[in-house]
Amino acid sequence: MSNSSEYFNTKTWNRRQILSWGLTGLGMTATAAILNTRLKPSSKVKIPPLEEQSEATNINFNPTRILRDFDYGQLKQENGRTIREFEVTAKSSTLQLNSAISFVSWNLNGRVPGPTLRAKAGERVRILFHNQDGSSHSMHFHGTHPVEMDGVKPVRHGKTEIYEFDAEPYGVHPYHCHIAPVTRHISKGLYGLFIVDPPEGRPPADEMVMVMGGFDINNDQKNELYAFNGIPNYYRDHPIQIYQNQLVRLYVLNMIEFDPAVTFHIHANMFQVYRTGRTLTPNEESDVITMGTAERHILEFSYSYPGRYMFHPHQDAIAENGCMGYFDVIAT
Ligand SMILES: [Cu+2]
Repeated sequence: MSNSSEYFNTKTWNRRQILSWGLTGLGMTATAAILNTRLKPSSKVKIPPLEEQSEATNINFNPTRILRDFDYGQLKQENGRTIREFEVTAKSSTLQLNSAISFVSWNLNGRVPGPTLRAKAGERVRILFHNQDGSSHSMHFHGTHPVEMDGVKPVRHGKTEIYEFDAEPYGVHPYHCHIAPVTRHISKGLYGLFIVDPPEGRPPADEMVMVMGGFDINNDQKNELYAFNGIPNYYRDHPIQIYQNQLVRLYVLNMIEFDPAVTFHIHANMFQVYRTGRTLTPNEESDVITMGTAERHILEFSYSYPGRYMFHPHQDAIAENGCMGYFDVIAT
């Protein structure tokens, strides 16, 4: 479904652009800090080949692939206008959450989280939502759109709903089912990210998506297990490979129901925070950030030293129940 070459070939960043943009937008100290983060990594993005990375077995989907899997849809020309069209199908399937626990998920395109839909600001997007699940569902997008496209009306089994609107504003937006009880429809797996890129794009980086979810196994309105990208402890057991000194851009979303907020923390490093993805210059620098449910940010960092580094929420009970992972920083 993705067509990334067409998507990115309009824009290449060079040092001059970054310099002029940095110098006009910020004071000298901040500029130096940003140049440091942005220019130290080589201008060519280096991503470890997937073959070298651990392959999953015995699960429905591979969270390592979900990390860097962006759905750019299909471009269509209609009456002189370009439309970026996506297809999303809701179904039920069983997830093996660990060796002992299987869980009947409601999911989109066979995965939890659903596909990472990606468009540029101002583009017309059209989402063909097919509900092949036995229960009614919907797709409600964050961002701006007319009320008819707000996705709060049930789409019954076997029906297709078309959501069409202009992708605005640029930033990182969640989407999720909005049928009551929403807590149940979300915690069963019906959520994902909608990335709207700024028209000028962002500088090259190893981009990845991390969506935090909770699983209420016994319907007690509490989560027994948690996960980054669908499978508890997956990145603890299959560390995410990245290269030393390569800028990493992480799109992170908290879709954990029942817990009011969660933090995200990386070890032995700091990250730049672009809140809600609504800025081109960082709002702050930290190594831990708090997100209420549906809050999301872009975090940027690069590791100077090779080795294996933890990342996890600093609510350690949540980390100990599945939201735990490692970055495996490969020396270059
Ligand atoms: Cu639903």
